[in-house]
Amino acid sequence: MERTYLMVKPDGVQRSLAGEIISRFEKKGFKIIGLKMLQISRAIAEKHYGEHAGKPFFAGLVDFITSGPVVAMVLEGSGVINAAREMMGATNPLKAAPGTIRGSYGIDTGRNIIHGSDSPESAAREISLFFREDELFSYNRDVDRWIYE
Ligand code: DAT
Ligand code: MG
Repeated sequence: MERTYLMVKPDGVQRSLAGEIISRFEKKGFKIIGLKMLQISRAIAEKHYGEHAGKPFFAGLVDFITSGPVVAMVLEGSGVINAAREMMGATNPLKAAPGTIRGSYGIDTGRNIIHGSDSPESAAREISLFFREDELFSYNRDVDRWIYE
């Protein structure tokens, strides 16, 4: 089963959107296998966003993502990496489709509420950056037979 790393950013936590966002993924059928609140250190933030180092928005991005607690989660499910990206919507919330998380709740790119891994490689990297192996749960859900054929 595919896994992805998702994170309600500090703006989403401040705006009391964490429950709504978790709920969307739960209702879709994806399984939560890891969930916690944490405040990201600058070192971890710079690692997490390493691909953007040197870009003009990098310093502001690190300031923002470390500015308050985030809600981090690992979801498991068929096709979850791309499906979660679709449910999030485009990076710029004004361009994100209506009904997506960013399209529903955001305006500025630098306050776009949620992070989600964009590939199997980044998912593996980000999961191991934020979760220890013993923080990820392997369990069966009886309802899975009503979600998967
Ligand atoms: P995404 O979060 O959709 O994967 P990304 O990886 O290109 O987008 O960028 C990471 C984050 O950096 C993004 O969620 C918000 C911020 N960001 C990206 N481009 C930006 C820009 N032009 N101005 C301000 N912030 C930006
Ligand atoms: Mg990205």
